[in-house]
Amino acid sequence: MTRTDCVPPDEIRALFSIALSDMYRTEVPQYGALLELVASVNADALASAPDLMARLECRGELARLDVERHGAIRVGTAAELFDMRRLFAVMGMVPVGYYDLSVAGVPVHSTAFRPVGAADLRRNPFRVFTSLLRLDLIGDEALRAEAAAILSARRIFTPRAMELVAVSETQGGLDHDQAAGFVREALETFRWHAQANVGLSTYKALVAAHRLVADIVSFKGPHINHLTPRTLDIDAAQARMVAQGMAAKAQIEGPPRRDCPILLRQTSFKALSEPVGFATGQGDVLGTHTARFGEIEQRGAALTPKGRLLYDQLLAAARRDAQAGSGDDGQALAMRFRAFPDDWRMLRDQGLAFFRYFPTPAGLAAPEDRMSVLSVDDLVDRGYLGYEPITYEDFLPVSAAGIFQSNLGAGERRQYDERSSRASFEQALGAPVRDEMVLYADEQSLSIRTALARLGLDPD
Ligand code: OOG
Ligand code: NI
Repeated sequence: MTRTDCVPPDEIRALFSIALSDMYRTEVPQYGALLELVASVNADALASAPDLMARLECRGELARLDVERHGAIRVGTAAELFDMRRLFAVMGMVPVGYYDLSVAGVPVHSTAFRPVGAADLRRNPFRVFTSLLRLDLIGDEALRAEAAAILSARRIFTPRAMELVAVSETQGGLDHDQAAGFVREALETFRWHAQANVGLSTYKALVAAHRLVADIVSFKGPHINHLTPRTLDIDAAQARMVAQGMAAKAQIEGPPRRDCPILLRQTSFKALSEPVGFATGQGDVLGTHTARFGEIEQRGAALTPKGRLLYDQLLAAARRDAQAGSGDDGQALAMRFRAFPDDWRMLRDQGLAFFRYFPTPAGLAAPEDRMSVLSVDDLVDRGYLGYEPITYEDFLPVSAAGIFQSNLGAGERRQYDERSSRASFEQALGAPVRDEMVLYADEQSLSIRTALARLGLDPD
């Protein structure tokens, strides 16, 4: 098959993301309500701020807004993670970043499968936060062995899905019919199973070890546990969730509200309690399981390592303040974040955020010899180069831990002594994870080179 017969991975990703969203909407009707709420908040935000619309348009983000979402799954074994990487590769999604959730008392470590190129992200930025269970963090040896045996006996992919993954790997892509079949088959892995893989007593023992362990081990597959649309105004969305009687999380995770949004702000509605059948040997008994929830997020600028360090320091300080009783979390956060510049120019000058540069009309009209002696900073100062923040496409471990915790209930924060290992995660994955900071830095320097070339200047 020639390359031109192949459906572009971007297209398969877009089809899959729509199919998954449709499936989740039938499984969890509140997700449908959340989508409607976010669409209406976004329409209001765009209507009340014409400059916001222009800025999103300029970044190529207006078109992707309605289809933009992330999901999350949790797998049980190294082999499952390995094949998950192969499955996502068919859709142009590669592992980016390593998140150690064990430091937050959750026995998993994770990566995000997502597209990486600017054009691919623009076409469809769908991402899946994927966690691998760390059975080694389960203290009870007998339970650990039982969980391992249950996991090794299950098959989370349909045989046809894995066949099509192999076809895509050997022939370098899928044709139209194969792509349609792939989307259909891949969807099965993410489906909810109202019938557990284990009996009620095993389920209860797993819950006692950690609720998340029960969620991963007790079912036939890694059901999608939430899908998150992107909102332009998370404060308005949060207020509307509360007004509509949704069980919204008390606090928005991430940085406080700012004029210049950075990183990621997230909130969620609490997980549903759903009926589940547990096998007893003499028919089923009905129990419940609490795992699936809804989440919304607002994305801002990607921070440089320097900016990220400042963010982490201020966040930690705000948590300490709140624990020490000086005001609530929201107030503590707002106070501490006064130290984080809230002005694009300052964020750029201080090297706190990543930007995409472009030539301005003045730059394109100016004579080259006048510009050729100028540095990038000078070109910016004279208005020959413009810049826009690069959107953060990844996740925040502290926020992720907060989302996990709010859906696990009190008392699910365990102390794990062992440090997690990125190396063992990558070994399970069968590939290194990409460094997101390198991706953003590359994107920024590529934009500078392209902009300089368009001004007729030598990028070197
Ligand atoms: C993943 C939680 C992390 C996010 O948005 O930070 C996440 C999970 O609950 O499996 O999705
Ligand atoms: Ni999430």
